[in-house]
Amino acid sequence: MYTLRRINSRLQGHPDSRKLPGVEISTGSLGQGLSVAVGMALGYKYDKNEGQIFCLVGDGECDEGQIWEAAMFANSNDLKNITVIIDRNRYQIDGSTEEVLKLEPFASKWDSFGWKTIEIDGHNLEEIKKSLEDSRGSRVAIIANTIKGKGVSFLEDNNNYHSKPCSKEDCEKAVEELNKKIEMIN
Ligand SMILES: Cc1ncc(C[n+]2csc(CCOP(=O)(O)OP(=O)(O)O)c2C)c(N)n1
Repeated sequence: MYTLRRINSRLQGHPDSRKLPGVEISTGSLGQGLSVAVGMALGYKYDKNEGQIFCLVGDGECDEGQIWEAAMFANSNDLKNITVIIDRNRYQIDGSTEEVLKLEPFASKWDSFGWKTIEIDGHNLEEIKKSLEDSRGSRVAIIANTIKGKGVSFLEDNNNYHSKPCSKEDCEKAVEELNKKIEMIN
């Protein structure tokens, strides 16, 4: 972890399939992951493989035209083995998603592209589990509403911390807050 975002680190910042075990495809250029996932789903269909393909995308990532091309392609090929989970935290690097490029009405966009749409609280494990299970055998977009920096008061919904590490002091404060919450749960 201490080499995060350094040159030659296996955690160089984007998932690197040559260096990071478990990562099958290098990504980082926004929008490409869903196209790869849709290609895999089409392959499963041809092979009569009953597996489901799951793909996680960001809401800001949905500004990319490539997302909508892949969404149309999945519908056009009547794929019923793909789930896209969208981290709807309403922020991206340059600010709020609605200010950068308006996404709403978001669910009806997916719907009109031929996807069944489910909205969940992206912090609720039961809802996450149920929606993933229910999506098997269909073409589903799960919009997971989340709060950036959830659980740490000064990080929540604060885009100043986007793509930047916390200072040592902030980090200590955050760990202290989280530990208090864990104590309360236990
Ligand atoms: C094609 C492309 N354009 C721009 C970027 C730079 N970039 C990296 S992350 C990011 C914002 C992504 O926002 P979102 O998908 O909402 O992710 P989150 O902010 O929730 O991490 C941008 C614009 C990129 N990686 N690829």
